[in-house]
Amino acid sequence: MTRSELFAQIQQKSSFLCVGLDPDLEKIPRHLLAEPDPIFSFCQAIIEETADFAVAYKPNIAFFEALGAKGWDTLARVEELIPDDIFTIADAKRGDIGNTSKLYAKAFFESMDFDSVTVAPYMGKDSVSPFLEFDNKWVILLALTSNAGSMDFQLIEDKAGKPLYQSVLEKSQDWGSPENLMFVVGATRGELIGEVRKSAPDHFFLVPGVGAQGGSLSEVAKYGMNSSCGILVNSSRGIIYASGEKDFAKAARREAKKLQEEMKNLLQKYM
Ligand code: NUP
Repeated sequence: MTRSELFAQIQQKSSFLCVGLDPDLEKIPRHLLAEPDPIFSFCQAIIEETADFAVAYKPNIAFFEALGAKGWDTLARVEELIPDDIFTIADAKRGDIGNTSKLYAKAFFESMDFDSVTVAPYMGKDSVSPFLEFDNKWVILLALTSNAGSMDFQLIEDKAGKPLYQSVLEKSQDWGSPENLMFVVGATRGELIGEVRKSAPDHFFLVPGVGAQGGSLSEVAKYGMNSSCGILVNSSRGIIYASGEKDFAKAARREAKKLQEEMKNLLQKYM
């Protein structure tokens, strides 16, 4: 998917919502366990009920690969199920020496048809570039993550006082462009999102951490939005586990709708 197609969808739906698909056999409603593929049935119902409000879906690969070969098969079928006009993110946090990264890229962009994959920057340019060689496919590079451990390395300052995440933002902009490179910026880092935006004025950010992790949607929009919206805000557990009962998909719809309505107001306010 191209950047302009993504932006068109954001405008059409008045939404920048990414629904995170983190399906855990221990958390999905019990009645689904009688289905031949409970995780598929769960994701299918969630997608059907939230597609009106979502511009992106982000399956987190861990929740599928934990199930072995069957999990990979489920992931591929879930990816196929997502409507073509909705952006897809394989949250896999990959990255390795070049020839290995190339095959990771093929796994998500050719064997499966994801629009994007999350990549860790730690191994540098040659570990990221292979993902950028595919037409209309995206790298979403970890910059400033939402977890407490982001302080361990990402906020370490160099001699000039520049934190590591800023170096990642600056250096990686030579590797790709706003047409094929986004950054992960955690919603729990409200005060720093403005700093990230200064360093990367045109890039889209994938922002996880609202909902279950407590990040503020309005702060993210205030500090993170640019003239093309520029943010995709993810919520996983807050949507998909809104109810653990038979009404789970309708409950997910309600939560997604609530977020979309808030997003509509924020788009009007900041764009
Ligand atoms: O910095 C990050 N924080 C984060 O939570 C980068 C991520 N990719 N994630 C992922 O986003 C996390 O692995 C999970 O799949 C999702 C957040 O889920 P939730 O807190 O909305 O349930």
